[in-house]
Amino acid sequence: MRLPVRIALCLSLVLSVIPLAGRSPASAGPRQGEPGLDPSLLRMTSRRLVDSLERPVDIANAGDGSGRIFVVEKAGRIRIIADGKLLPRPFLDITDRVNASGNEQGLLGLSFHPQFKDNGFFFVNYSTSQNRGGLKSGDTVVSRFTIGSRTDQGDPASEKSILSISQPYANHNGGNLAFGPDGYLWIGTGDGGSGGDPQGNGQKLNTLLAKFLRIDVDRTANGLPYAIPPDNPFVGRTDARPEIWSYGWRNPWRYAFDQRTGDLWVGDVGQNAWEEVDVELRGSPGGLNYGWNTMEGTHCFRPAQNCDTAGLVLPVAEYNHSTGVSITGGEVYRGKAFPALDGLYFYADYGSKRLWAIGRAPAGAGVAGGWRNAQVATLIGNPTTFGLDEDGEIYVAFDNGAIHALDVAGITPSPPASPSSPPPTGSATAAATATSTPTPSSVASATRRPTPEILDTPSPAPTRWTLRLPWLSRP
Ligand SMILES: [Ca+2]
Ligand SMILES: [Ca+2]
Repeated sequence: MRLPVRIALCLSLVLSVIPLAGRSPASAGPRQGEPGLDPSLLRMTSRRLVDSLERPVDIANAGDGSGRIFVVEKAGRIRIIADGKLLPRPFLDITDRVNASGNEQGLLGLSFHPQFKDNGFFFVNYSTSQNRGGLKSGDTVVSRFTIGSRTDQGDPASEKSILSISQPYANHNGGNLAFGPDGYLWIGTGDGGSGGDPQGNGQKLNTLLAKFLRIDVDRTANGLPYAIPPDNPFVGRTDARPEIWSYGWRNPWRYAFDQRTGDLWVGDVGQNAWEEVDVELRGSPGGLNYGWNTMEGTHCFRPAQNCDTAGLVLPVAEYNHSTGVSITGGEVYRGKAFPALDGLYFYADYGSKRLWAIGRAPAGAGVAGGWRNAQVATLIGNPTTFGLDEDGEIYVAFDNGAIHALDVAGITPSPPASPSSPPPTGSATAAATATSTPTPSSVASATRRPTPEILDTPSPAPTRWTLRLPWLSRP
């Protein structure tokens, strides 16, 4: 059924994303301070940077002051965008050892060591094509590589395997890598695949599947090429893998740390009904259970009714499949170009191309859960990933090969004060619009003018049954 656009839009605004009350210590409400712009006042657009990549799936920067943006191509290459141009020669080409045959397989993640400038180390996550050394084709490999003799060339012969995970099915391989504010490498893994988590990996603590792993790649211990951080939550337990930080994940397709607060934001892809955004605030002791496959979003999955929700961490937002079909987790804005966006988390749906922002509501605003969420654009392509440059500006990759910078199209001024009901003094919205965004035209800096062609491109109705979606895999 196709609805007239205006009705569909109104419906989507009502139905689209439901901010949820946090119910666990880790996701409970906003911390003190830091409320930001009300995202419902914001309209975003994007600006094309390059458009000739082949199925880009990750974006990273090296943090070395070079200003380069690195883009992962699923087939097994890492490309460099320097000064706004795509360099012809890949930074790394490991297509000889990557199995990219499955829709969710390939070279999936890249993260540079926090001291990359000094040690030249960078880490990748890929599906191997090898059938040796205890591996079978399709298994997940996390490896370290080292820069070569040139700064724009990684050395493909420098591979040092850090960790591998046997994969029972071709889908749900996670694939992201990120160094936390603690200096440890965080690896989000999928539940292994198929549909509905037939092996029950989400709730098992003796497997690395369906987890966040947290490892120390600067030390080695117990014959492993890494060490276990002593404060990992399951250290010392014989029934659990000590690498595990949290569990109950289905397929965390893109996660990122807030570069200021250290909070972890995750987009966890749903099964057939609910896509979710999860937040783990910095300072969590770890060991939290994010619900899969007992729950999908805030809804019972197994059993379908009256599931045991005790102790489960619920998402801060979710949307159903009338609004999108496969979440692409994003980034928290901490850049310089748009001060008004400070602290907003941007994420999108691969299929419907909707872009949303979540921000903290001011204390006392009566917003359930302390977060407010709004759709801020419809993107021009199918978003596969987000990433940051060294200045904290957010980029998005589209499956068709384009990389765009997120840009502000406009911010609605706060409602004018009326004599009978003046706006609350010092409210976050009023402060943001007064200090940072007096008019929309002053929001975008001179060097980042919005490109109106991208805003609100009509999106097709959800096409989950006809599109071959890379991160959407139903059995
Ligand atoms: Ca798998
Ligand atoms: Ca969950």
